[in-house]
Amino acid sequence: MRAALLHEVEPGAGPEPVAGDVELGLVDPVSLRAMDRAELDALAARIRSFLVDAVSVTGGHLGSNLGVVELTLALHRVFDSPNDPIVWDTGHQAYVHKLVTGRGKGFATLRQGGGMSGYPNRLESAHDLVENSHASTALSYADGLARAATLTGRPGTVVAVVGDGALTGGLAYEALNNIGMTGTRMVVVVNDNGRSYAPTVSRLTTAAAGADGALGRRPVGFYRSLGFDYRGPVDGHDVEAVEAALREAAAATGPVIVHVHTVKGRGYEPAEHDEEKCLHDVAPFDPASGRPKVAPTGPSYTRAFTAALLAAAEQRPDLVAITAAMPGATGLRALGERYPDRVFDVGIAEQHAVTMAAGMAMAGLRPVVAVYSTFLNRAWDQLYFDVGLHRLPVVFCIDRAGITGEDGPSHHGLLDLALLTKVPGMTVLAPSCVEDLPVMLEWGLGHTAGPVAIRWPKSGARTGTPGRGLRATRLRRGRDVCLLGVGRLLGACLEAACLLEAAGMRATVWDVRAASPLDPAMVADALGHPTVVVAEDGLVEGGVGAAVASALRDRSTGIAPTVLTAGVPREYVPHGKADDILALFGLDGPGIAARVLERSESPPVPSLRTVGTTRS
Ligand SMILES: Cc1ncc(C[n+]2csc(CCOP(=O)(O)OP(=O)(O)O)c2C)c(N)n1
Repeated sequence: MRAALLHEVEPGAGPEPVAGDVELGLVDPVSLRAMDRAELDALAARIRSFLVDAVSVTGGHLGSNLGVVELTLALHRVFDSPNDPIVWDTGHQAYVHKLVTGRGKGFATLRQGGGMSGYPNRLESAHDLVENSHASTALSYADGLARAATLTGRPGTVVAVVGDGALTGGLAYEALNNIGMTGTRMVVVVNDNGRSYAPTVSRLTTAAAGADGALGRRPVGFYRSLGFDYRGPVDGHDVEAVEAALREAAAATGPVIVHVHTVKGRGYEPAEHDEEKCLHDVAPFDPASGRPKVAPTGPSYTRAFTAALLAAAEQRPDLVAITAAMPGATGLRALGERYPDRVFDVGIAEQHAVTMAAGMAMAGLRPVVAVYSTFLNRAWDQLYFDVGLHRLPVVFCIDRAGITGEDGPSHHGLLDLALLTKVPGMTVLAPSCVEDLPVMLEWGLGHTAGPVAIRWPKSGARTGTPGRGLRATRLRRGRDVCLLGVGRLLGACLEAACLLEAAGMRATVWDVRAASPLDPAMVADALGHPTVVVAEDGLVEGGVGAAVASALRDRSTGIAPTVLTAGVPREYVPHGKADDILALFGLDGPGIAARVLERSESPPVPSLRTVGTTRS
């Protein structure tokens, strides 16, 4: 069953191909090299309309890919991938690279379970090297590849392609420093479109200044003083100009920056004119208008957060908010419009965001760090020591926690519960309904004894009744089994309780709310049941289930209940629909009920699946 999620499918297998992709599937680097200027321009136009059509069906990254069409064609004409390894920073802009390396047909299954990944993927192609779609890593990979090539005498040129946004991350600067210092030979293409999602927070970007303004502000001095040679800025939509600069750079004996100006969303008006993010990433949309096919309906945690934060900011002049280059996606835009001087976009710099929040909290402000769960991994040390050690009242508002879906292994937020519950003095909260989020935010902002995290998922938001303080809420009583649902998994526990009732078992259900500290009343109640299930959408090892099991062992005076911990096993989880992935791990109503029935005397109900995770 699990195989359905893995990248076993040949690119091209699956649903009917999108019109036109068969033809584009025939383009490869060798045929590219035989094309003249007119043919390349015509191909670029065809690729753009193909991308718009394909992504309008599946959703995915659009604006960034429309911007790198000519650049990608030039790269594959000048360099001989994979002998000349091309490392794409972040990797969200590698669709054209996929197209010209034989994966046109794969776009019919882009980002779907079992289908083609939305990022480079080593199982798909020898042309793909880096799957981690966290930004700012390409220069470090390239430094390693190039140093290894020097040591082993391997021929070829290492190429890194990095956006102006990704260049705002600290890791990129560490790599620039090392590469320049050692003079390691490589070509670094800086794809400067002036944007991350929002306009890029950097004086190194010159794209927005236009050709004349840019020439006056060429960041040549910066790169030269680090030890790089510099070419540019070059018009990134002029294949010949890009090619000429790349050929010069390839002939150099040391590191060279090729600074390319591109337009994010190039050639597709709705993307070029999308002020928020140039259609950086999109759900399925109508290609004629660029508007989503299905308008967002139903409850949303991100929207609930936006509203709660605005309301809180009106009451508290000390409230400030920080984002690492994702103001729209994390829900901060409305606050920034209302209070422009209280929202800080620091670029793709999660580490800086967290330590800057520590400084703000030291100075008496109440900083809210709005961040995706997976990107908070970057700032673990800053959170643990810079904030945690000083018991600073920073509120972390963590979106996209748990299984996120179509973006795959690097985007699931699986570590936050296991890690944050280990920070001394940190409170970790998980709302199970949108009404509880403002209650938790208010509690968090009022708490001055240490940091607070509130984490919620991308999808699966419910409406319900808010809780209070750090208390867990009991929603059902039954003596046979006690189900403890964390955040999103409360819904699954409630469904499991109904299924179990139909099978003759009575279940207690608690909304855990506070993953740390655990509510002692909930733990005491759980002790009175023969079986306790803890369900969470995070790493099962060291998660809330493990904490509950240990609390029950500590407090039990007789035979401690059997604890079943239902969570995500220790593995890199591929892309697919979030609900499908959760179900495959047994993290839905039927999965949880099946776990319980498996352990009980009663025979399993045939319709329930028996998929489980770790037991303790
Ligand atoms: C560490 C990290 N933080 C945040 C993100 C989310 N993210 C993905 S792409 C992107 C903007 C990238 O901008 P840039 O590198 O200029 O590429 P562009 O899309 O403009 O071509 C951001 C913030 C990420 N991938 N990694």
